[in-house]
Amino acid sequence: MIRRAAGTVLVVALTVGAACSDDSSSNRNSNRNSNRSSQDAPSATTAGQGGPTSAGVQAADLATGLEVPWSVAFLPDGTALVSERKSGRITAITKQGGGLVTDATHSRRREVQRLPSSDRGEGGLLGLAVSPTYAKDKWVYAYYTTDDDNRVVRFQLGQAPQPILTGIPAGQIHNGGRLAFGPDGKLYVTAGETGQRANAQDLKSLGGKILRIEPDGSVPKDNPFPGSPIYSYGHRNVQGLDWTTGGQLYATEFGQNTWDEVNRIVPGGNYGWPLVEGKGGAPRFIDPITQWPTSDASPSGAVIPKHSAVPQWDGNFLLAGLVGQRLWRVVLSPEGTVVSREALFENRFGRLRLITQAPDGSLWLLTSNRDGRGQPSQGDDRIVRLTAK
Ligand SMILES: [Ca+2]
Repeated sequence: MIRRAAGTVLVVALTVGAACSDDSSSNRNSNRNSNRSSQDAPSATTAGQGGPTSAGVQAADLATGLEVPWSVAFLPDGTALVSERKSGRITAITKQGGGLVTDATHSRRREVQRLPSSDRGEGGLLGLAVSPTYAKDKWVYAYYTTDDDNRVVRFQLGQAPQPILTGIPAGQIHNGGRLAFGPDGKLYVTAGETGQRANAQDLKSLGGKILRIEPDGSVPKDNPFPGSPIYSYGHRNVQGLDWTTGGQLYATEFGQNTWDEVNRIVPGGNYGWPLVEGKGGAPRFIDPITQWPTSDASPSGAVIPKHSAVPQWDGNFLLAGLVGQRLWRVVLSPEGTVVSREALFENRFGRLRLITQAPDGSLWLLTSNRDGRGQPSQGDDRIVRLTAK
């Protein structure tokens, strides 16, 4: 079996270790993989220790030796672009010969771009997105921290980045950074309050918001605040979002030291920070649909799988927990209420930055064990590919 030291990349490895702390809060002493034996096979794994619905899920390392991977976006041919926060590097993972990544043992990696991001605190190269009309325009989008701001750029691979939205506040903490194209073709951008709590309620600041822009960076005519990219506000630090098949947006949010949140996002909505954390019950704010103690979640990336390779999770809101070191599965009702929640893979892979769906339907988990807050094991950071057995 191929196995390489951290620093190179690729395929399959074993894991040992533990991790702690997030983009805020507490320490945890966990024994990651205490219930996982060393496994060499790419198809290694899982026997449902996280809960009944993961019993039928196979987890295999797709790539190892990454350094703080933060985001993945897919080109139309199935090539995955992976951002690494500290280095500003974008790596392409393709199946040998190109095309869809379907077999870990055939995946390859190469650096395709390096962006001039500033590695400050929790900042750096964060979100990536691929144009929905990539075949025509070849645009790749990125969100990164500079010495002066956080910004959204677009570029064609190998070319210089062109800023399309600048002046998002930047700081040592709470830089937001997730990018996603909505079903409406607009680009959604999550911006943290950078530790300046007042930003979140200030409609003149882009911090502490979910932003919505056109693919060229201009403001859509139907945004809730005319002339402003602000879509929703009163956020602390949002790093995960996705839409249901019906087009409803949901987002994760880091709490300070009490409650992490999942919110049902509506245009113009005020989600309360810093006046309330978690469910406050005040009519002027929109309460989260569910919340956790920050030690159990600290949720970053999220996905709502659709026709995925793990069909038992389709339509659920899945969120990757850093401090919580687990994947949370939230079952949503059509009305947007929470039917049930389930913790999966607890302490198994360490800190989790992202869960996303690949074009082949598999779900990819990104670890964040080399960010200074975890305890990396051999092979970290890694991308773990999930499919139903
Ligand atoms: Ca809130």
